[in-house]
This record gives sequence, C-alpha cells and structure tokens, in this order.
Amino acid sequence: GAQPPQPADINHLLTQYGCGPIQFTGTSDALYERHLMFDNVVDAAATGARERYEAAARSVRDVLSQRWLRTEQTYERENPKRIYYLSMEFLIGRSLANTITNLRLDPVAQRLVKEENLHPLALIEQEPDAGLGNGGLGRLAACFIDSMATMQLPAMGYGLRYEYGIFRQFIEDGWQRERPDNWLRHPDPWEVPRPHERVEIKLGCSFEVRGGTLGVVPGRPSSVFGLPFDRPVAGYGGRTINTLRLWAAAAPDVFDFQAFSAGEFVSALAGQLSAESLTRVLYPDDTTSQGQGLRFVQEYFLVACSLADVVRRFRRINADWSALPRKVAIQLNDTHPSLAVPELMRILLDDAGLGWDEAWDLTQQTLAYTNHTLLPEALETWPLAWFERLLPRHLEIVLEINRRFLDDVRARFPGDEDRVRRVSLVDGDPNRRIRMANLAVVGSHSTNGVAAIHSCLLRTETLRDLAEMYPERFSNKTNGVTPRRWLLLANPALAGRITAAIGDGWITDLAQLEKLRPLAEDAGFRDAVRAAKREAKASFAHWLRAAEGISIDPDSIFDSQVKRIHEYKRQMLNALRVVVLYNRLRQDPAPEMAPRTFLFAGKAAPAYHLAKVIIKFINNLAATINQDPVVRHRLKVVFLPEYCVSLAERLIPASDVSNQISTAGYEASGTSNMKFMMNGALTIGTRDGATIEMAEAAGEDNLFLFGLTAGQVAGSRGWYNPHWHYDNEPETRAALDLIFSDHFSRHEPGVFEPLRDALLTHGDHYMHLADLRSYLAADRDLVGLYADADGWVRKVIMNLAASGRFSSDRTIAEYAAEIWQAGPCPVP
Ligand code: B1N
Repeated sequence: GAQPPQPADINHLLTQYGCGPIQFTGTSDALYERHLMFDNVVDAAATGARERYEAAARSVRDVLSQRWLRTEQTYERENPKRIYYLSMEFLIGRSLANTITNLRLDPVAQRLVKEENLHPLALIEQEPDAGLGNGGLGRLAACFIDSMATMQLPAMGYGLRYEYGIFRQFIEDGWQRERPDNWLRHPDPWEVPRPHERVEIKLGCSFEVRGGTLGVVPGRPSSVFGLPFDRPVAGYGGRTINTLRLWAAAAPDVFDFQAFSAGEFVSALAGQLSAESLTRVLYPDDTTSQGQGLRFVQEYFLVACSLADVVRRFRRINADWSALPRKVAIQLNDTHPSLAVPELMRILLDDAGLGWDEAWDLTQQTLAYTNHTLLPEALETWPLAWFERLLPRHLEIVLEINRRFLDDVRARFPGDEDRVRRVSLVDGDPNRRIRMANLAVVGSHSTNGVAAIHSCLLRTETLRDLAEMYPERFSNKTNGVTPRRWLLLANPALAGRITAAIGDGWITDLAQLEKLRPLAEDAGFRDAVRAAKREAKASFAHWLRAAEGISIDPDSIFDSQVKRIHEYKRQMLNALRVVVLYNRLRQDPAPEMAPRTFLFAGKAAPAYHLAKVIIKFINNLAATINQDPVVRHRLKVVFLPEYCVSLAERLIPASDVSNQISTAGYEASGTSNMKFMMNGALTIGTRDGATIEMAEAAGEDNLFLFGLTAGQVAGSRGWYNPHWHYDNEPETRAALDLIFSDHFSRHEPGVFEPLRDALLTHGDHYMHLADLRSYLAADRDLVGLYADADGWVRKVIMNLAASGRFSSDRTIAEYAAEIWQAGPCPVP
C-alpha cells in the first residue's frame, strides 16, 4: 500500500545521484554532451575522437528522428504509390557531413564545434566509409536514394548489411594487397535495428558455409531470419527523411534447437554460424559474375526479405491485391535481385491464392529492370540444379513462365526454333542454366539502359530478340549524380562561387547552372572559378602530403583516372601515354610545357590477375619517373591506394583533367565523368557511355574526344591487328619496347610479360594500340589550351554550365514519370 513517489520526491531521488548539470533542450550541450554521458558513459573532458564522432552523429540523428517517424506516418496515412529500389550494393560513403549538409545544419555544427572545441576534420575522419558496393552501380544507388528523398518521393532502398564491405586496398612492392573492411567494428550511430520487423525466409534445403563456399544438405528444409537495420536518408532541406533498409541474416533462435538432445546443444548453436555467414561479405567483383553458390543465396535473401516486407506493408492498408501495381513500384538494380520475378509470383499464387494470369499481370506491372552492362562476363546465369535444390518452387514457376513465353514466341515467329533457343529463359542442355537478364525482361514491364548509347546497343545487340518481342518495354534513363554530395559538400570553394554568381537554386535544380554560360565572358567570374580550382588543388595536395607523405605541385596539371581497374577501362592506355611523354622528355628535356601530375586510383578484383599487373605497372612507372632527375620536375605519377567515396570527394574537385578512355561500346555510362564535369575538370575521352551526352550538352569543342567509335570498334573486330601499330608507329613501338626491356622492372625481369600478351600476342582485345595515337593528339591539344589560362577556364565554365543534365534529380524525375508513375508525397 505504499504511495507512488510525488514529483518533488522524484527530483530528490534523482539529484542524489548527481544527474546534473546536463540539460536536454536549448543548448548544444543538450544535443551533444548527453550522448557522451548517457550513451558512452564517458567524461566529456576525457573523450577520444571516436567517441566525439559518435556523439556528434547521434546529435544529428536526434535532430532528424521525429521527422523520420513523421515521414513514415505520412506515407501510412496518405497511402501513395511507393517506390522500392532493390540493390545488392549501396556505396554510401560517410554520412555525418552529408547529413549535416542536407539538413542545412551547418550553422549549428559550426557553433557546436566552437563551443565544444572540436576539430571538425578529425571528427569526420573517425567515420568509416560505408563501402557496401564495388563502384558505379553501388554509388548510383546511393545517389538515387539521395535524390528520391530530396524530391519528396515515398521511396525506400533495400540492400544487405554486409559485415565486411569492399576490401581495403594497400600496396606492397607495387602490388595490390587486400585487407578485410571491418567497418562495423564500432557501433554505427546511423543504423537502427528493428528486430520486431524481422522476416523468416524458407529454403528448400539446409545449407552450410565452409571457407566461403556453400554446401547444401538436400531434403531438409530450413529457414533463416532477416533482421532489418534502418538508416536515415535525409533529403536536402530535411523535409523528407526516407529509409535505407539493410538486411542482416540470423539463425533461428535457440528455441528452435530444443529438439536437439543435450549432447548436441553446443554443435547445434555453432551451426548458427552458417546462417549468419550469409551477409558476412560483399562480393568484390565489378562487372563480372563469378557464379558462386553463396552469392546466389545472398541474392535470394535480399529478394525474399524485401518482398516479404513490401507485401506486409502493402497489405496493412490495402485490402485488394489488384491494387499492387497502383501502390508499389519495384526497381531491380541489374539482374542481381531478379529472383524477384519468381518470388513475387510465388507470393501471389501460393500466399494470396491468385490465379496465374492475374499473378503474372501484377508481377509484370510492379517490377522494372535496369541493365548496367553489356559485358558478356557480367550477364548472370545460375545453374538450374541450384534452383532444384534450394528453390524448387521457384524453379517450377520459372519453367512455367518459360513454357508460356516460348509458346508466344512460337506463335509470333512460327518455325524459328533458333530464336526460341536464343530467348529461352533456360540455357540449353546439358549444363542447364537460368538466364537472369531474360527472366528480368520477360517478368517486368520496363527494361532500361543507363546512357543513350548503352540503351541503343542493348536494344539492337545484346537483347535484340527480346526488344523485337516487346519494343514498348525498352527505354533509356541516362545516369546522374547527386549535386549535394558531389558539388555542394565536396567542393565548397566552387559551390560558394556558383552561389555568389547565380544564387543557391542550383542545389535542387541543377539545370540552373545554365545561367553560368554567359559568365564565361566575365573576367571576374573566370578568376573566381580559377581561384576555386586552385584552392581545391592546394587542399588536396596538403591532404596527400599529410596522409600519404607524397608531395605534388598544385601548379601542375592534375590529370586523373579513378575507377575500378579493368582492361576495358584501359588504365594501360593512360599508362602508355605517360610512357610516350616520358620518352619525349628523355629525348628533349626542356620543352616549354606545364608540369603534369598523373593521378591514378582504383581497386582490382582480387582474382583478376591482369588488373593487378596493371596496378603494379603504374606503381613501377611512378617509381622510375619520380626518381628520374631529367623528368621529375615535369612529370609525376601517383597511384593512390584505397580508392573509396571519401577519396573521390577530395580528388575530383582538385582535378583539371578527367580521363574517360574506355574502348567505345564497353562503358555502359560512367558516372565519375559527370562528377568531374560539375567540378570544373575538362574531359579527355572516347565516345562512350554518358561522355557522348556530356559532349552534346557542352558542345564537342569543349571536350577532348578521340579514338574509335563503338561502330568502328565493332567493325574492325575481324581484322584489327595491334602489330600493325607496333610496326608502323615509332612512339608506340618505343613505349612498348621500353616496358618489355624491363626499364620499369630492373629488379623483376619479365613481370610485365602479361601486358605483352594482352597488348600484342593475344590481339589487344580492347584496342589500346588503335587509340594511342589519337589519344596523344588530343592530349597535345589539351596541354596547348592549358597554356591559355583564359581559354581553359572558358571551357571549364561551358562544361559546368552544361552539367545540370547530369544531376540524379533529373534521372529520378524520368524514372518516376516514365517507369514508376509515382509522384511526391510531401511530409507536412
Ligand atoms: O554501372 C554504372 C555504370 O556507370 C558503369 O558504366 C557500369 O560499368 C556499372 C556486377 C556490376 N555495370 N555492371 C556492374 C557491378 C557489380 C557486379 O557484381 C556488375 N557495374 C556496372 C552505373 O550504371
């Protein structure tokens, strides 16, 4: 019968433990210090940088939490058509500075930094990059969710919460080495676990993961849990806070193991490791598919968790299944989540009890597919035998889809059995495989490429037969990048000058950069742009010296190529250019020429040997050139280890020249090309991917385009012979001879023989030698223009003015209008 304590008593009870003087509202202490005290339980006066970062990040999260909740409540209430972006990769990078920028909290952050005596850069550096992607495809997904939140679209990203993201790269004796990326070592202040919203995924068999490979135990069905971890996606202006939901795999609870005898208790629990290995690590292949069993299960896990979640949310407020395509749009980021086709069919047939025709119609109307590459080694196919064991019901559904589809093909093209074989979802006997791209096209209402040339080749070459069947399904959606991260945040020097000139409307409407076009003739604005570049170069040079101990001259031309290392991207073509320039200087050491710094960065897939040899070559080239007293004040070569989003944010603003030199027809779009363009670099490149559209927008004379066109590349496939160039072009021959004479590998004779094989003996598949001379000619023009400071900045401004088209806001507006038929749902 004791009385509950009265308020005065409560205060008394609390104060006896000394819970002051931290306040909860009104001061920056309230925002920040209470996290040190109550989350980490450390004395504010004695904290490390990591704890300060965590407290700062949690403070920022506090600011958006209510808005985040209200965003979801608004969607529940308004019941708009929702957009779901399914991707095996989200290459997010860091979130602290980006979230502060998007919430426009800079003034608050500055006050906090001052009052708490924080070192903002040191703080920011504490956050690991969320490297849950390989390259362009994963970064595109991250730019898209930024744009969707900024445009107030009711959208959500679904991905996997890999414990280890893309490997960390370091260089040893010039070679790439890999280290695991343990990015979750410390608690991540951005993620909110939602254990109550877990989903159970059923598989046709049990499995175990040993040494990274998947072993299946047939006949014994099993299940895995998907635990959602939510991350806030703050739109610019902070009106909408959307969610990126990442799934972690977990074994069923101990409870399920009670059937085991006491003797098996420990081994049964140890078996949980298998289920949890599912989301352990991101596969490090970019534009290739290794076809590993564990990857297959990862892909199914993403699809099954996400669709279960989507359907549950849909059913909460919609009674009628037929409303699905009016309320849900699901975009598949490449074929990686294309098991969504049979999975959605399974749900509609088996769980909802719909008939085939209705289920099929709803599935097609709900799903849409984006293709990101034409490289044959990237087109996913999975052994039919794996479906049989792991997903027998899905196999039944895929085969029934195929039976009906091939009936249609035969009806439309009687007697054309060749065509039937080409378009079938099942690759022929004896090693029957399911063709995931065909499944994605047939099972959706939309297939798009990511740049005009790519979409065109997709329609006319790679997926020609399917495009003939369903021409209305095919379209182009040229990629874009978010100007918030890639200009406003990464390049304050340039962003500030743009805003001073035309106001800040460009941040959410990048087409406004067109207003800069007339300012190319304004000497004051040209000076401002030049000064911005100079600031960015100086700060990059300063960082490079501090971080890597490498000095570069901010008065030299910064000439960059940063992207995954791949033969088709032709880092070797760039390296050959440098060897030719080196040879020229050795012959004539004193030409009037601006000094040049060549910056390379990028990771090689750990199993891609030739890509690793290319890294080794660039490093040896750097070592030789940087030590050579004759050339070292004119040429400098740097290979920057550990390319990642954060490094891109520093390097791109500082670059004068952007190399986009893929063999024409092979780079689907490219997206760093756009980031360089909007950061005031000039492009030297081939007519490939979105670079073609950049040249259209800025005018061809404002880029340095060279080399074979995609048509010429395809047309010379039959007769191209690299030896012709070796025999007839003295500079080409001299460069190759120098490499193969071990000039760059004095102590490692023969290490570069694999390059000879690729470039000469085996026919130079990516046609480096065909383009070297025209590359050098374009390079000469470029260096010539650099000597004319005003002429250079004029072109920079013309590029900047034309870069508005390459905002991911424009891309997302096109997806929303033409594929999703979805609009904004503003949060009041
Ligand atoms: O997607 C980017 C494009 O800008 C690039 O041109 C393109 O190369 C890139 C399998 C891929 N295509 N395919 C992949 C990534 C991981 C993987 O496991 C394929 N990445 C691209 C954005 O559209």
